[in-house]
Amino acid sequence: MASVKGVCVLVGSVQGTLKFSETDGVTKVEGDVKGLTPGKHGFHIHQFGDTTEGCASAGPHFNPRGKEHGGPTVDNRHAGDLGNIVAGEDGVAKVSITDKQIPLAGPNSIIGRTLVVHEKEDDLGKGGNPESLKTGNAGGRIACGIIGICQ
Ligand SMILES: [Cu+2]
Ligand SMILES: [Zn+2]
Repeated sequence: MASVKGVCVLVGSVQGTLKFSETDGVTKVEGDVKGLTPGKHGFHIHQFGDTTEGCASAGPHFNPRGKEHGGPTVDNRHAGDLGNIVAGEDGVAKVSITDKQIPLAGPNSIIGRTLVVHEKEDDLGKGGNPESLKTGNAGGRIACGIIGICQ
């Protein structure tokens, strides 16, 4: 069985294209994001594939297991919590993430949901305030794109 592949074109104040592929339950996210301020930026899959009100209508972080916000390597995290991407001095972040909680098929598929890049660093749930356990205090949504099926 050929597995589904996904693609996401970011729209907003930064640009980028991410590709998604899944092998044996591990999803790989690869691509570049350009036009960022240097440093870390929160990178999440949000619940809805709805950009009618821009990135705001993508809703909260995708959270099918009803967990708190966290970093990608801990169990108590939203499925959509992919941590941070890191831009160099040239404003480019090279993305190469592998993750087991973002399948491209089945009931918890991320196809049709929205990838969001944030203004600030995600504190991975360690910020010591209530917002940290919801959003990681990652600030505004500077770009987003719906994850679609590609060839
Ligand atoms: Cu987010
Ligand atoms: Zn989260």
